[in-house]
Amino acid sequence: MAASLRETTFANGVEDVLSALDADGGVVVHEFLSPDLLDRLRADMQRAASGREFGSASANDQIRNFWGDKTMRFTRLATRSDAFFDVLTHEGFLAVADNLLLPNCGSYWMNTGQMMILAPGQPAQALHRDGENWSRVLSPHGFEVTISCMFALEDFTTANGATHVVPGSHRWDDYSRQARPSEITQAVMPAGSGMIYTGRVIHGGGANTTDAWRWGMHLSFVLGWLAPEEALPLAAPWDAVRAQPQRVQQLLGWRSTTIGGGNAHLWSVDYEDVPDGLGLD
Ligand SMILES: O=C(O)CCC(=O)C(=O)O
Repeated sequence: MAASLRETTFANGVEDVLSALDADGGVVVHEFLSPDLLDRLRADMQRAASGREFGSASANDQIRNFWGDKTMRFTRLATRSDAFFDVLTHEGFLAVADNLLLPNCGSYWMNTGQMMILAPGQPAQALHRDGENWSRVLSPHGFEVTISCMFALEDFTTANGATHVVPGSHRWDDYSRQARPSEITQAVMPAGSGMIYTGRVIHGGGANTTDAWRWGMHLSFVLGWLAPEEALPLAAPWDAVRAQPQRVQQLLGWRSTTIGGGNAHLWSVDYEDVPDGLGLD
């Protein structure tokens, strides 16, 4: 049987999303972004992408290859898009993250919010697991370290580079095993859908063989006691988050994270919660 991902909507309940994630490690969620939110995101991201270069400036070959010479990436989405806050606080996605991450941390934070735009000619990315960022705590029989969603801001097709996914690879006993071609599917989905996937499932960007850009937006969360990929408070300074609810401030690194059942904290200033330590209003 050909590899495939289940498809659902949050209208079917968070439990449905969680059970698909448990079985396959990834799930396509339709109608994730409302038409209005999608329009606002598109406008913000088109503005932010305008005039930007493709590819990485890194001197490191591996970083450049992984980034993709014909891939445009940028983060700092909270400073580039008001609409992004509505994605960050999406109740359904936060409920999924609560379920998968809170058993192993006092709070989690954003790992990164990142545009991943594939230009024509971008080859497929190397397959990987996002949890490899924290490889010492990634294990076949371990817990979830990170949870991600790839949002389609325009349709994702097999031809324009819809994300490759290996359903069930989160459950493999041997994480050094390579995926066979027959085990790989693609997250083909219309604009406004998102593919939620755990840090333990093998995936990677597809090849863009069309003449149009593939507009993907990634949002991920990581356990609060691990360093996120994005330098959160540097990327979204206090001015960008001061008017936001406390939950948003915490997701963006402007609050401490608790450990030991709430009796101690990490990521503090003068050993106080961040705004108190800094005397911020
Ligand atoms: O572009 C994609 O579809 C996936 C990219 C990805 O997994 C990554 O850059 O870590």
